[in-house]
Amino acid sequence: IGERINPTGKKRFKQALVTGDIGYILGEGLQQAERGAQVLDVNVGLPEIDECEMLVRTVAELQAVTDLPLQIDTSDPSAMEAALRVYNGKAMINSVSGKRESMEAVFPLVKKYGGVVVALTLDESGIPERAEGRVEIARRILKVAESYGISKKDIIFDPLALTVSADKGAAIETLRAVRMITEELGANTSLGVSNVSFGLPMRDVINSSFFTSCMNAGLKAAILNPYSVEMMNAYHAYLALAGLDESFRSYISYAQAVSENAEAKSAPTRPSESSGSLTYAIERGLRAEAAQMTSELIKTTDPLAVVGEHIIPALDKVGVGFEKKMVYLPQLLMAAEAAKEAFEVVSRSVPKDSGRSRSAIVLATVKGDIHDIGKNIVKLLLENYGFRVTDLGRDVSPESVLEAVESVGARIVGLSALMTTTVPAMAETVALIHERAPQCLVMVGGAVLTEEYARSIGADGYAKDAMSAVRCAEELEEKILSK
Ligand code: B1M
Repeated sequence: IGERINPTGKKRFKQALVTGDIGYILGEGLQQAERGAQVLDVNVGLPEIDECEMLVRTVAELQAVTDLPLQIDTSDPSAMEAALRVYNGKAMINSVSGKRESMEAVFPLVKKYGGVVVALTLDESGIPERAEGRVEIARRILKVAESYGISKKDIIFDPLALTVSADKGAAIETLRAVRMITEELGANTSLGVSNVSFGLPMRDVINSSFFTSCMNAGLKAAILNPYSVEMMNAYHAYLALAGLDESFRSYISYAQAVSENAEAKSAPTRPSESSGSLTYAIERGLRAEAAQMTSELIKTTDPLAVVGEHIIPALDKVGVGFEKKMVYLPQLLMAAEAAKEAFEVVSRSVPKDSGRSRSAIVLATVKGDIHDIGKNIVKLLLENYGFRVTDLGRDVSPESVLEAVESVGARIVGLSALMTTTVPAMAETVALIHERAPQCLVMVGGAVLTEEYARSIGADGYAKDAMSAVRCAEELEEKILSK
């Protein structure tokens, strides 16, 4: 179970991975442990060793070289007390059991020094075969702990993973015990997961599958080998599937860390931009920061230049990363949200030119396409130049565009499409407008279009960016007025 024996063979360490929110942690007050936090289990129990002296030295030395919280792992109460005395902060203690003698020795130490104690669900009669028996012991342990003034949150039950190779029902009983302790006692659990596969080949196949089932049953911590790819795969996949991984940040950075693709390693979660810039904030999907930096920037820079020099380049960069599979969809979404926040700030600061009453324009992103950032910029500029824009939003059907043209009485339609797959919808809309509202002229734009293609689908005008969209609208307006 993730034991690492150092070259001297004298100190043994295991590593525990905290999978949920357990209040254990360093320092005085009890805090919530961060998900994924790791704890180092320290066990020096070898034959012919002065365990008390060795444990104290090891704990002292480890604290000098690592910030990881430690779990003092010994069955010798005097060694436990000596180690707790030198430990800075609130330790995890491994372990107490349901045996009266064990509780009488360990609980006073937990009370005196503080700590979170791992409680094994076994007693004088051994390990109950069935989950009910283990839960009964857990109940008893809780009661005795309470009489010492130790609260439930400072106890993590270990309902003991036994090997399935000796008893085919072993994994199921342990899983049931995890679930019952979680649901009936409202307490935390931990397991030495890999015990389950003892005696079998390809142990991590079994271990990782068992680990996933345990997490589903409510397991909050585990002793496991953090260098096992299968175990860490199971852990990160579980967080992602259980909705515990906000925007898949943890999964994606894990995927990038294990990826053999060197390019991927240097990519999106470490953007090249410095962390104080608007581009960085957008690439990272930091909405509040993006808005705040935009507010700062527009104090000294033309708001439209902020769009052209910061917002669009940032999105372009994310788009390239997405294409190269260095940026993933959740990151793309977050970047888009951050860009929108920044754009809102710009929008509020750009005046609408209501002095000139220019043509009405119906604007839309075509059916099947939800990209609207570019269209929104086009709208901002058109309004800034005095056009009266009716914005239909995104994913707009040809029929809805026609309806709006008729109800507003618009003579100009602007269509945006960002994907090769949605350009046909644009062609369809142009055709419908020309057929049913022949007085109307249609201009189109969007990153996938070219002037040539625009002409081939019958558009009356094409603009490659927002400023050209204004020029294009002016030309169409002139054409209409001169008719
Ligand atoms: Co997506 N996306 N996206 N996306 N996205 C692109 C477009 C893509 C090129 C990324 C890539 O693979 N490199 C690719 C399309 C590939 C292709 O068809 N060739 C793509 C894909 C594949 C997808 C999904 C299918 C991903 C998926 O789910 N697997 C999905 C599609 C969903 C759908 O539409 N049904 C999807 C989703 C998304 C998000 C939701 C995450 C988000 C959009 C959020 C939003 O808009 N509200 C998003 C984003 C942000 C992008 C990129 C990164 C940036 C687009 C953007 O806003 N650019 C984009 C890659 C890229 O373009 N670099 C990409 C900035 C904007 C200011 O530029 O829109 O070009 P642009 O507008 C310019 C000009 O084009 C012009 O003026 C604007 C200002 O200068 N212009 C007009 C635009 N409209 C105009 C209209 C005019 C005149 C000028 O007249 C009316």
